Amino acid sequence: MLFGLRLLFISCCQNPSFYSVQLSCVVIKVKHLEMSQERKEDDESQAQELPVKFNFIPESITSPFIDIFPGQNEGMVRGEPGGFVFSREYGRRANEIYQFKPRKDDAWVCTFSKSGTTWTQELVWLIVNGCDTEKAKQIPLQMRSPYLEGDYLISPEKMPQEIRECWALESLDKRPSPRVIKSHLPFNLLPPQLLDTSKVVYVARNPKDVIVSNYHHFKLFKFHDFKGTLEDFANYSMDGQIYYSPYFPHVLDAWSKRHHPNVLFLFYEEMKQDLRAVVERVAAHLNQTVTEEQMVRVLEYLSFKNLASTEAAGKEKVKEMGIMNEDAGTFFRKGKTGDWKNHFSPELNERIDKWIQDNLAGSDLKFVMELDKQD
Ligand code: PAP
Repeated sequence: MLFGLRLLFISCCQNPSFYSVQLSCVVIKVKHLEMSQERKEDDESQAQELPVKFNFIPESITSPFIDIFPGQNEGMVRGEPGGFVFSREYGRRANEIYQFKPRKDDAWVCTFSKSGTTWTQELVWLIVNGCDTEKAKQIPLQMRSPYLEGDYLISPEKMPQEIRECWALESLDKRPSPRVIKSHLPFNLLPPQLLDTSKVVYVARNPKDVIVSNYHHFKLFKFHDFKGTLEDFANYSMDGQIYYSPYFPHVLDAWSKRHHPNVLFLFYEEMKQDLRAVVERVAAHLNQTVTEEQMVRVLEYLSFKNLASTEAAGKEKVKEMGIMNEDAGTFFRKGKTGDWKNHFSPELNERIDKWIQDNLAGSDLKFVMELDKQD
């Protein structure tokens, strides 16, 4: 830097016509120094270790837990602070995810599991890809919109190779922009600079329908292989012993961030009630516009019926890979609000109501448990 200034002074004295060129060089050098300083600060913040410790839960590999979750025979860990529960594999590698670099032109879909993630990923992907429904039909969603920690949820050897390669952090890092990334992680486990860097769409769904949808999901996938009753599952959910639990800290933390300019907080129920309005809000959030012709196509594409059949091919592939239980239903199950009414006994429903009431005490977050009108 000093050398540059001295050169400028000599050049200026000897030949004033050099002045502007040399001055530009110095300005560029100063700019460069500032940028490398910024980059260094960025790298330093990247290098921060995840301030969460993951402790093995011994009861997760003993009876009765392991008898009804036989697919999770590796056991589980709980992260502190936060109390969130995961596979041991995630616990071992959580820091790698914390170090992952979000980009300015990323769009992230963040949710507690079974809250409408797939539906929203499809919507966000279409918005950032010029509403290209044809391309969306051709490429399975898992490949278009990778699942950030999906590769970490189960032991690597249980994960189909093709999906592992696509979801691996190194592949995600090299993936061209714009990336549409899915995560079920709570914000305290996501890269710390995410909200100030990327656009985030967080979707919440009423906890009763989440429990029911998750129950079917845990029966469907072999790496959970849930063998218990719905009531068992609801109890484990309320006790915060299901992956990504506890539910309320996850959703309430996101709710507290809903006014951040990069966050759009949505409810599954509002998507069910008025999808057109939600498409418009998502497009505005991502600085995109949607023409009427595109809107009609997008709404048609996002309908439950269409997604269930379009995604059937992708899901069929997953099934072929042998990670789903036969005869345990399908991923696109009902897509309704209020299905919990067909599952909960009055006694269980009362306990769940109390759990919800206790956890929402003092919060202005309100859930719609069932829409008056179902499509
Ligand atoms: P994930 O956690 O495995 O990613 P996620 O996509 O969040 O699952 O949620 C799946 C739920 O969204 C399913 O709900 P259900 O079990 O109550 O049926 C699925 O049917 C629902 N879903 C997916 N697409 C749509 C859609 N187009 N319209 C309504 N619901 C949908």
